[in-house]
Amino acid sequence: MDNDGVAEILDEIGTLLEIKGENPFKTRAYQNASRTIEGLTEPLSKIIEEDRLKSLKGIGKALQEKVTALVTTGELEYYTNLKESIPPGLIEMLKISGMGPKKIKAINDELGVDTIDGLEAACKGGELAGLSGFGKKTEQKILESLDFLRKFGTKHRIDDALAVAEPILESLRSHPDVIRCSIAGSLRRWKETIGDVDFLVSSTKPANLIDFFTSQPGILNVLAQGGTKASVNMEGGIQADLRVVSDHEFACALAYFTGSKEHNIVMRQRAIERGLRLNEYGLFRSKEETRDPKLRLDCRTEEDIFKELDLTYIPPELREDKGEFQAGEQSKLPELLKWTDLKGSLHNHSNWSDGKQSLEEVAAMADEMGCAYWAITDHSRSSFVANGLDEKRVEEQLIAIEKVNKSYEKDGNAFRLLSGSEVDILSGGKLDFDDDLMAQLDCVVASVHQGFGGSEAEMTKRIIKAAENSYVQTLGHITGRLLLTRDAYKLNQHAVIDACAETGTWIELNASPYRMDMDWRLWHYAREKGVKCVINCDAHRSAHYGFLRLGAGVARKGWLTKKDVVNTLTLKQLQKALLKKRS
Ligand code: DGT
Ligand code: CA
Ligand code: CA
Ligand code: ZN
Repeated sequence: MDNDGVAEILDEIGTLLEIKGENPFKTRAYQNASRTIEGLTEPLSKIIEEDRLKSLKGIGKALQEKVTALVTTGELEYYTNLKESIPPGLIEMLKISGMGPKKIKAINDELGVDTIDGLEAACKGGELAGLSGFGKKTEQKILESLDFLRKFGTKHRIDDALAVAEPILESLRSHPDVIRCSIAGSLRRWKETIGDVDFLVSSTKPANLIDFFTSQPGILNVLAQGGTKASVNMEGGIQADLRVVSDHEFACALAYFTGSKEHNIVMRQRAIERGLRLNEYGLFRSKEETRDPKLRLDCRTEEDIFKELDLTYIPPELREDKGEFQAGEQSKLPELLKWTDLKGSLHNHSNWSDGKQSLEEVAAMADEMGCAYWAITDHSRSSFVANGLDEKRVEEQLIAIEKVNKSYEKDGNAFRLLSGSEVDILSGGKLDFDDDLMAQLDCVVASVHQGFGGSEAEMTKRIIKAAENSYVQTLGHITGRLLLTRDAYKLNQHAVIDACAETGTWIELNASPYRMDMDWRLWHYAREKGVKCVINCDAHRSAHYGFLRLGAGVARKGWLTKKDVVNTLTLKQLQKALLKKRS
């Protein structure tokens, strides 16, 4: 375990001992040792090897043993036992702002409360206000913080994370003391949900940037602030971390803080196999942990690091230890899709069903974005709540779409609305419209909107049946999941992919950040089977048009290239492709 890891655990031990009400000298000893270790400029492993641990300030015999165990084995029985001796509810309470170890101990001692629910009930019942050191205000604060935690949880959708990250990145970029800066972590890897947002900056004046970062607009409170790092809570409940390094450290720090942890482990291993050491400070010509500048290899960019480790550049989206190393060794990484390759979206709504805009407005917006085409696929009749269209209204809409297209043609503009429908897949796999009607439409997306409760076999059969219809070009949001709110229904996705391969049906990557469905982890398989992807906004209003970019990021994460994605085709090519299943 490295220095930071050891420091973190020692600090946590101090906190846990405080919750248990141990003598304050003992708890402080752990916290002081943690700070000492955090400030070290050489790795603990080296200090231990040279038997110099005892010379460190404030680290007595018992602590030396614990630190040695952590550094050499990564584990510490004392810590594991201590953690197990405390009710988990008490440890969880540390997440509530305003609840330190002393307060947690007092509540547990005096009221016997050891769960979050118990704490909430005690606050609502006014029991806390009676304890010394507590008041009505504390109760109110705890309740608010609980609400906050429940509402936002600990994960966030990518659109919310980007809304926090992009303005701060812009702002950092324009700061005169910033040499280089980047988003790191799961957001740079384009994960569909994000824990916290990470920023990395290189500069010779870290203190200025810490001040600048912690005074950005939209910050609720500053969680931690040090010489080279800071953490803040943003409005909306997202945490953001900043790390400042010197510019020669930037590339290795960026690789380290981009992760994923799993990817980093393999990278470090590859370094060791080549007699090198890779950590957040650099790549070193050394057989042991070091930060010695004399041993540092000159890696200015991430490309340099990969090259030293005999790999082609691995884009951040692929850094999940899911095959990127094998492909990177053989120069077989795919050339990933770019979001500007996309020429339109084939699943969208208008105010004919539950969308906000008229056909004219939809067309104007898509044309303005530079799209070549945009399909109108309003809901079918069984989606009552979404104001689904019956046959008669579909036929009326066909005429209205044609009229919009005529007006573009007259202006010599090649943009086209495509006609279509998002046809409900009813129970048993029956489609909401007859073939005769679907035959008149350019695009049919078939999706499940009700009856999510079937068994895996039933749901799988239902969806495969829809794929077998020759008028259905695309299966929409195949699992029905809503990220962070609703789980996927039971489905054998591999069987659905196999059926799509057999029938020539495309699978949607629904780019709504609420869905990102089908999941990126399955595209690799689909691609191998030759199943094409359609990246769709499922737009209901103008703010949704930007989802194409989010979906393209997730498609990249699924290893997809331009040729795997149908809506990179030109209008002419697409029109031909749309007819393929029918011929
Ligand atoms: P998140 O925030 O939960 O969505 O996921 P990440 O990947 O952004 O994780 P985060 O913010 O905890 O840390 C950012 C990156 O820093 C992570 O992807 C890899 C690196 N990192 C952090 N802690 C460790 C660690 O203990 N070991 C290793 N190998 N890497 C770490
Ligand atoms: Ca993160
Ligand atoms: Ca973080
Ligand atoms: Zn839809």
